[in-house]
Amino acid sequence: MSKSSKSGANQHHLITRANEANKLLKEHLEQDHVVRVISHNDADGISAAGVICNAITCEKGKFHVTIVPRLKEEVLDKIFQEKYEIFFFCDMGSAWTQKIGKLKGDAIIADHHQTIDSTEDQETVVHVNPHLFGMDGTRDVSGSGVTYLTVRPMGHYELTALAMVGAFGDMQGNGDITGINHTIMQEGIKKNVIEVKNGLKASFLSEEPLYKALSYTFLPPLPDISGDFDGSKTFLEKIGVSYETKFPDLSNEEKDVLKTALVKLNPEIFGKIYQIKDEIPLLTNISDYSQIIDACGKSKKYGYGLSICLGDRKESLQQGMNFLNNYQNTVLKGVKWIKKEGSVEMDYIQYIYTENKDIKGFMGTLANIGLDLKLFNPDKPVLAMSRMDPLLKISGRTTLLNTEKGVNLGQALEQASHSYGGTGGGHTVAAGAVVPRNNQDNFLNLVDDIIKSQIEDEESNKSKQITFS
Ligand SMILES: [Mn+2]
Repeated sequence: MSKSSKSGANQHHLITRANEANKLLKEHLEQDHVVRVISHNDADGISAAGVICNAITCEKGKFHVTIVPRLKEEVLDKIFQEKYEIFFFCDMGSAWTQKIGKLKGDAIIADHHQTIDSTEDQETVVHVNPHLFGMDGTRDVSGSGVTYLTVRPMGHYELTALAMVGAFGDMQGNGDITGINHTIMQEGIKKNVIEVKNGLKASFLSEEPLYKALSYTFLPPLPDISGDFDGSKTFLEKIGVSYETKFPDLSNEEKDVLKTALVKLNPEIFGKIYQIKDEIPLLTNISDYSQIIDACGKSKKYGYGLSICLGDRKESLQQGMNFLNNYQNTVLKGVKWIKKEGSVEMDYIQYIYTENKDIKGFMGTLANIGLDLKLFNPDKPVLAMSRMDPLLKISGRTTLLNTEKGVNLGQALEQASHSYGGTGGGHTVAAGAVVPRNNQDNFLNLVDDIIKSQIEDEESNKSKQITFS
């Protein structure tokens, strides 16, 4: 347990920094200043905005929130025109500390991405990011979690639920809940907000007919069932369970048969399920909740996602479910496409490319799913590319195992995109880039080279135990 005690010390430093942020936030709320919230447009970013906006509401304060796809120069330039005393950046901002430091008001950055701008002291910025304290922001805490830490001293423990919704949205909920996520989860459980049960970790298991629930399940992946209605029906017919039935309507005997058969396919299907206690059935399961918010984000209807986080259980939730259904159908189409097309393999990477409008927006997700379902070679990072004339949009995904071998996609895509007139960056396992389309081949070759040297460097450094911090 030496690892956990070290991470405990690091957590302490992060929490101290988050407390500073809280102090600053409180000072502004006491002066009745409107908090200008800017957050990211994915499930984690939307949940993070939900955390801070709920906390401000509980404190009887006011906020003005905007959700943006990326914190670009133009976005910041617009924010520079605004006259607020306090700015709050969630799930983004760490790459812009210098510029944010020049805002007229104070600023809090609650981020968990590894790309960090020069961190010279910016007097007006409180920068909260696990990477500043040698912690892993890919796995151990989400933007929502970091945001939660900044409001934690106010004691609104019900927000642990949203913090975890964000973590699940950033894929930190599969497998063991570790690091700060674990700390926040335990707080939620202790404060009676979250409960843990053992059960089948299938999506919308109580809401959907069994074959759909199983096909919609990608974490954990179920070979031949995930993303495949026909495969799911065949599986259920084979074990003699009616596929149209909903799980709660099965007899205990049928439930056992199903569990045994699924565990054979993937043992991870049975395990801990995290539920929000005081919540409507549709949103009780934290994983399902995050999928609905994710669907709002992916459909570019951030407002509905945020409204759900802020408590709307009627219109916004209805809309969210529509987005989710559309999204699920698209994913099913995408899985079919991957099964048919496969990827193009280079020496150290592989890629897929589409011009299909329906699939375009979901390439990162499809890359993940393809890796999980082993439809791609798990040894090589996947670059999922789509045409956005005159640009090429790239979503890179790899496995944790590959990052342990030295692969850092965030770094690779940042470096390669900058070399060819684009931009990019992200986490070690998941990153993105945009480059001019006519540089596609050069870009791919360079990424291939960079990944190669990352792996070789790691091999030669292994005995030296060099760590970056
Ligand atoms: Mn995030």
